[in-house]
Amino acid sequence: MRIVVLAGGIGGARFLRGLKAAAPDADITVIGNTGDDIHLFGLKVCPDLDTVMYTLGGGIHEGQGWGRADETFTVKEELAAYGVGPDWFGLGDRDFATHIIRTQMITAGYPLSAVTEALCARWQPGVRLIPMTDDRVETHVVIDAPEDGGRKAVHFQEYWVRLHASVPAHAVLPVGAEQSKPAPGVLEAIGEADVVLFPPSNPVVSIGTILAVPGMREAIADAGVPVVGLSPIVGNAPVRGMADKVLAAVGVESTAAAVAKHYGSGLLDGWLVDTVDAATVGEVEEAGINCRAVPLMMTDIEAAARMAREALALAKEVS
Ligand code: GDP
Ligand code: FO1
Ligand code: CA
Repeated sequence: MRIVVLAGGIGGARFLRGLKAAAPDADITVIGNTGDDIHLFGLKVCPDLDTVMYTLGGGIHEGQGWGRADETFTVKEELAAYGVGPDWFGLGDRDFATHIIRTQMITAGYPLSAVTEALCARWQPGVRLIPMTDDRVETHVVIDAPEDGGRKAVHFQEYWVRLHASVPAHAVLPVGAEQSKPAPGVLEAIGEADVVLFPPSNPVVSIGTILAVPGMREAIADAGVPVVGLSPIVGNAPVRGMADKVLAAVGVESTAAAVAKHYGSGLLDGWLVDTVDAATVGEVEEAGINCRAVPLMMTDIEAAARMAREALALAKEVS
C-alpha cells in the first residue's frame, strides 16, 4: 500500500513511528514542512525535516522531540563567548554537523530534496522524506510592536522559541510559498498514493504551510483516494505546544471539529477525534467529513500504531 503523509515535526514524527509499526509493508512518502526553516550562523536549519529524520532514524532527543540525543553544546557556548547570537535557539554540536553538510550541499547547488535524501542515507528513516518544496519558504508571524505602536513580522522560530508564543499573533505568513512549487516527486507520490494521511501536526504552521505550496491542496483533493486526518487538538487544547495561538491567528477555534472544518470536506474524507471529543463527531459528519472518536494520545509507539490502524481503517471505510 502506498501512503503519503504530510508532516510537521514532533507530532508528525511520533505518528509516523506508529504508522511504520502498523503498516510495516507500506511504502510511506512523507511530505515535510520547510516553513520552520531558519538560517543561523550562515547555516540552513530545517527543524521539521530533521525531527522526522532523527525520530524515525533513532537519533532524536526523545523528551524534547527535537534535536539529537546525547547532545553537547560546546559550539553554542563558544559562539556566545564571541557575543554572536542568537542564543535562544538550542543548536547542539551533533546537530551542527547536519546543518553544515546541508549548507555545504545547498551551496554546491544541490536542491533541498537531494540534500534530504543524502542525509537520510545515514539515518535510514524507513520512509521517503521529501521537503514540500525546494524553494525557500519561511513562516513569519505578525505581532504587536509596542515600541512604535505598530506591528512587525518575526520569524516563526523567534515567535515560537524566544517568545514562547506569549504575544498575540495577528497573522501567520508562509513567506515565499506563493512563488514555490512542489519538490520533485511530491506530486507523483500523491498521484500514486492509495491513501493520504494528515497526522496530528500543527494545522496552521505545519500542515497549513505544506498546503500553501501552489498545487498541493489541489493534487491531494483531486487524487481520488481517501484523505484521513487525526486531530492534534484534544479536549479543546493542543496536546502539546501552542497550536491554539496560531489557530487563533487564522480565526479557527481550538476544537477538533473546527480544525476538521478548517481543512474542509473538499480535502478531508475522514477525521479522527479523541474519545473525549466524541460529542463533536456529529458536527464533523454534518460538515461532510466521516468522523470517528478513538484514543488519540501517542503515549508510546503502540498507541500511535493503534491510531494509525484506526486512520487506515477509516480510509478503507470511506473509499
Ligand atoms: P512541530 O512542528 O514540532 O510543532 O510538530 P507537528 O506540527 O508535527 O505537531 C505538533 C502538534 O502535535 C501539536 O499541535 C500537538 O497538539 C500535536 N500532538 C503532539 N502529541 C500528540 C498526541 O499524543 N496526540 C495528538 N492527537 N496530538 C499530539
Ligand atoms: N524548540 C524549542 O522550543 N527550543 C529550542 O531551543 C529549539 C532548538 C531547536 C534546534 C534544532 C531544531 O531542529 C529544532 C529546535 N527546536 C527548538 C524545535 C523547533 O523550534 C520546531 O520548529 C518547533 O518545535 C515547531 O516545529
Ligand atoms: Ca514545525
